[in-house]
Amino acid sequence: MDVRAAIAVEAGKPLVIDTVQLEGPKAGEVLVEVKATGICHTDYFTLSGADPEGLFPAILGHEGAGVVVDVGPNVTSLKKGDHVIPLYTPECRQCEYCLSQKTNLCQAIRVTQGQGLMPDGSSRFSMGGKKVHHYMGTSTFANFTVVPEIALAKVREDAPFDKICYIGCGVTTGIGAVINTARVEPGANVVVFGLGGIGLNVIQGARLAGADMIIGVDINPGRKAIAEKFGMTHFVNPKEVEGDLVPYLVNLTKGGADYSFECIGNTTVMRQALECCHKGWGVSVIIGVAGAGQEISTRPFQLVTGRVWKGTAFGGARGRTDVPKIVDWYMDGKINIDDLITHTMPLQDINKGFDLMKSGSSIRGVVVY
Ligand code: NAD
Ligand code: DAO
Ligand code: ZN
Repeated sequence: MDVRAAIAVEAGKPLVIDTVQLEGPKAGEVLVEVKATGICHTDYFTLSGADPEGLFPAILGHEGAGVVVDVGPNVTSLKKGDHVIPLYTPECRQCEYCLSQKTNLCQAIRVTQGQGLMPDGSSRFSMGGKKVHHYMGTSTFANFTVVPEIALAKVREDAPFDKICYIGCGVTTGIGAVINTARVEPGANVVVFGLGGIGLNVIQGARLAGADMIIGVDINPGRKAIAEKFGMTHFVNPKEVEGDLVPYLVNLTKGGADYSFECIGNTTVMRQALECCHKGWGVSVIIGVAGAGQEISTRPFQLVTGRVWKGTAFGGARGRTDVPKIVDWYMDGKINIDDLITHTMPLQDINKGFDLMKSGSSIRGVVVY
């Protein structure tokens, strides 16, 4: 079938809006009509060429929501008409990783997903007879996409697509990092570096967890008001701090953060996030994705003296299990998504959505098909 898509033709070039061809679902696959998709920093990271795994041409997009329109052979858990959120971290419930209950990093389709292909090693997308790659197993920058059954969370049908698409990445990553990865406890002091689409969800996760002091750190002063609305108690603009940021934060928290989160992808900030943690127990969680070839460093004595460095993908969430629950939290008013979606646009304007993100003017831009 012909579908409308934003195609990443080449690294560093704007997306091209055009018609591509999409084959129907094969065994274990599902055809989804995408109703809305968020634009995340990670899409830009790949489009820019900084992603070592980036493949071109490709249909990017990993923060979608839509409706099942067809299922391939052997699909048992989904049917036509079901509302779904695609998952870039699948949940097969059968692989060694899923069964371990120690990680959300299901490996069932990891190899082919990383190659921009469906689990059988081929692509459903093409243009003029030439292969176009999938992206993160989701490719939501097209009005129809094919996704493996194990990479779809079935969600309630009264939830609005243009809001719950954000649960497909930013909301779950931010809140999950607090609840699943760090396991922040009531009364904790938390420092969040980067108050964008991820960091603001870390802030609301910290509030949900009952954190006491929630410090937000961002070079964009425009983020202060929105972060306060989500639960930030103190704002720090590194550009306005005299001297080193780390001792400033240690002093502000009276000894160091119980938990810190890096939500930027900057390796210098990752070090600051670790080193502002409390001696003996502070835990620092890396969420940001750094550019190809970059490395982190610290003095090992930081770890010897009890600070812990961790990372998280998709907030440690098991998508098919956890995402429907987060949709319920939104529908029950437990979490705020609406105020983070600052811009909506048709697919035609998706490059403007990227510009808004790059300039810091938007928190989340959402394409509505
Ligand atoms: P964003 O662009 O919306 O937000 C980044 C924020 O960081 C902005 O507010 C910006 O002003 C601020 N910032 C930039 N440099 C800074 C500095 N030196 N000090 C303080 N603040 C600074 O990005 P986002 O969508 O929130 O994504 C954040 C990061 O998380 C990206 O690297 C993205 O790839 C990554 N990410 C990771 C996962 C995961 O599962 N681990 C999931 C989604 C996104
Ligand atoms: O190796 O098993 C694996 C999974 C690797 C991908 C995990 C995704 C990490 C976060 C990237 C940003 C998501 C938008
Ligand atoms: Zn698995």
